[in-house]
Amino acid sequence: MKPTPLPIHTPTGAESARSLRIVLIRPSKYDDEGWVIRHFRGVLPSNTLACLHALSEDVKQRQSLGAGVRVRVQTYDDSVQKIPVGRIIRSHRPPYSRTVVALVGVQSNQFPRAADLARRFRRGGLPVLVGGFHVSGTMALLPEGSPEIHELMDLGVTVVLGEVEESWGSLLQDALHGRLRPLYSFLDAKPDLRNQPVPMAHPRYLRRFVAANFATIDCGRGCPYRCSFCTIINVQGREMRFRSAELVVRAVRENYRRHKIDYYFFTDDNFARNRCWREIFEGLARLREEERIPVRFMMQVDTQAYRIPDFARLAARAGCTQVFIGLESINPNNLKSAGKGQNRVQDYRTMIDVWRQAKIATHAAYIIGFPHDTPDSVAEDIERLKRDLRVEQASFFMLTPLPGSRDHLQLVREGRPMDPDLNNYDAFHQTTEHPNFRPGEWTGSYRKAWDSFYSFEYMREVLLQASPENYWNVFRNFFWYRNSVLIEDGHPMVHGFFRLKPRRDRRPGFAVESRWKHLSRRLAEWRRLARAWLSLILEMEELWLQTRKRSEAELRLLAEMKRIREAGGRRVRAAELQIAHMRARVQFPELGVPSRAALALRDLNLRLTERLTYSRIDLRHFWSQTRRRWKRHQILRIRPHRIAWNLIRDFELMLIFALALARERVPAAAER
Ligand code: B12
Ligand code: SF4
Repeated sequence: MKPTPLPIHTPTGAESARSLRIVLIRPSKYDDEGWVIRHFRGVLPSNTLACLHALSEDVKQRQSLGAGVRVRVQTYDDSVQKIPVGRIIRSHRPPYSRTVVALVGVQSNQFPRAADLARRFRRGGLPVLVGGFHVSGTMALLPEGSPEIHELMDLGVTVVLGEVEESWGSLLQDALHGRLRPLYSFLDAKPDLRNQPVPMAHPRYLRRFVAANFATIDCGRGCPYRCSFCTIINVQGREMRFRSAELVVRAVRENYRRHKIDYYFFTDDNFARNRCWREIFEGLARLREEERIPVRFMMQVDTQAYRIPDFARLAARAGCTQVFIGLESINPNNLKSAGKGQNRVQDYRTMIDVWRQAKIATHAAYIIGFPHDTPDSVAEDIERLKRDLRVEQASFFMLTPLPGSRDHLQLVREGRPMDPDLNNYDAFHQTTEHPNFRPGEWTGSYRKAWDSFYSFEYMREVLLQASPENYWNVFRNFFWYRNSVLIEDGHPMVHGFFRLKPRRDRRPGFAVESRWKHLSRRLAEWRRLARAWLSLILEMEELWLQTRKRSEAELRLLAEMKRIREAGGRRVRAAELQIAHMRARVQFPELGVPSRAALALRDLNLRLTERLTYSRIDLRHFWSQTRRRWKRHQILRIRPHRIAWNLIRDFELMLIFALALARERVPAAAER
């Protein structure tokens, strides 16, 4: 007998969905040739992604969508990984299992890319949410919205304005039950952050970045000031809100114990105005001093923070290595025009000294293109930034009317021309006219500022003055910044290491190249990249050789050798080297007793000690001379044994440099 078929259950309502997959995506942006900006390794993980990840996990753990509803959270970062759009679309199997795509932290410059992703997901029938500063900022000041936001809403995309700590659960309920509305606004209901889940940095995500021990947390939001180019105050407000210090410190402890994360970027726009700063610093100092958790961090503060009693001192105790300060300009007229009255140029020097005394490096945010800037004044100001203020680092931006700022609103109201392509609103492209700059001059001044500040000479000066505690932090930042400026030809805040260009991931309107054309383009780019990398590594190696902090033992050994050489007016012999070594060892036992073989090697090496440990200029000279001879066909003048010898020396130096960089310590010559 045939079995009677079971009746097929036809779900009637959306209530039958028992599973929700939340796909959080941080969109990247396009470069000028339409390729998605994506790297093999990024540098700065997204705090917004970490924040929404934590909120989603919280919804899951609390079972806020109802007991028995299965919740899965997936995160993707378009700037370091390919978004598997097709696979995500296939995972949506309504009515039992729903998938909702959330495009998170979408800034204006990321909006075109976010919109393209949204279109693809909508074509696949998925519900899509878009939030972040572009939509929030635009609609905070222009409640009627803008054409690109309306276009997305017409496509059925849900636009979310403002912060969602208190509403993420109910938004997901709507997604689960298929009743998302076109627009949600929480701009007037700013959440209390005190007991909200702290952003969660997943180690699998962090492994896509250069330093997997580096994470972000926003400890507070808002800023009391009123700068005209700023969007933050119009979205997150001028009243400060903050997370509980206890929760922040607990998260830092757990992140270290579970995932060995020990370096943070506290992304608050103004940490100094967080009312809990003292509790947070004291909590972090306790972690360092009592629990031996070596946490360090960088933070953003205003130019007046140094005046707060105890602030800089306690920040240093808590592990702060760098402060990012919005100097913006050193021309008082520019500051006045931007409503940045709190910045007093005459106090900048004192401010930087206070941070330096606390052994905290200063990183100046500097904007080019204010009304009183001209090509000459910008060049002069950058020189003063280096000569008079001696800030350790600087990031340059072109003044941009970011949607959500007063500047943008004014241009809209006055009907003044602005670049219609939001992809260019990244502060590295010119988006408006400037009466003092002829075409191309503004961008030219901006590029020259980078070149001048990150010149070898200035980086060398900064590193020679850096405290031993801060040396490697500043050095690594120089590496990262030089990589962006020299190799990626872009801004360090967008670029990571080793650019990827998937053939098909190109902005609509740009042709998808044939396989062959793409391959030859990439081969040419890789060739250029290999050359640029070699030159960057050699440049950084030279910088390290010229500036590295020498151990007491090494200095002592070099002094002994100098003494012997001066007495005899000649090079140091192996036997003398042994004596110098023994003398130095009396004071510094860590020098150890060198074996005969080691001594022989060291002798070979130390014949060139000073040149080797202070510079590779002689090597550079040798290679360029050899190249010249090769080009002039003077082959007989090229000595093969000298090539072999110098290759060994260069290889040895590079190895020592790589080891020092990996270990972040200073190998003394005598330890080698
Ligand atoms: C840290 C930071 C960065 C980091 C990392 C970015 C990140 N998102 O984590 C780095 C250094 C990479 C960066 C780079 C840049 N940044 Co930035 N950055 C910030 C900063 C200071 C903090 C970000 C943060 O952690 N906020 C806390 C999070 C939790 O808030 P949130 O992003 O708003 O998210 C909340 C809500 O918006 C909402 N939400 C967000 N997305 C979504 C999505 C959905 C679906 C939903 C429901 C809700 C939702 O929920 C979140 C929780 O409440 C902000 C200023 C600020 N206060 O936010 C500027 C800011 C976002 N950056 C800005 C800019 C312009 C840039 C740069 C172009 C360079 C520059 N000029 O500063 C570059 C380029 C970026 C790029 N293309 O990658 C602007 C954006 C303005 C705009 N209209 O576009 C801001 C607002 C600062 C400013 N200058 O005004 N930035
Ligand atoms: S100080 Fe910084 S965060 Fe505060 S209003 Fe000015 S630009 Fe915005």
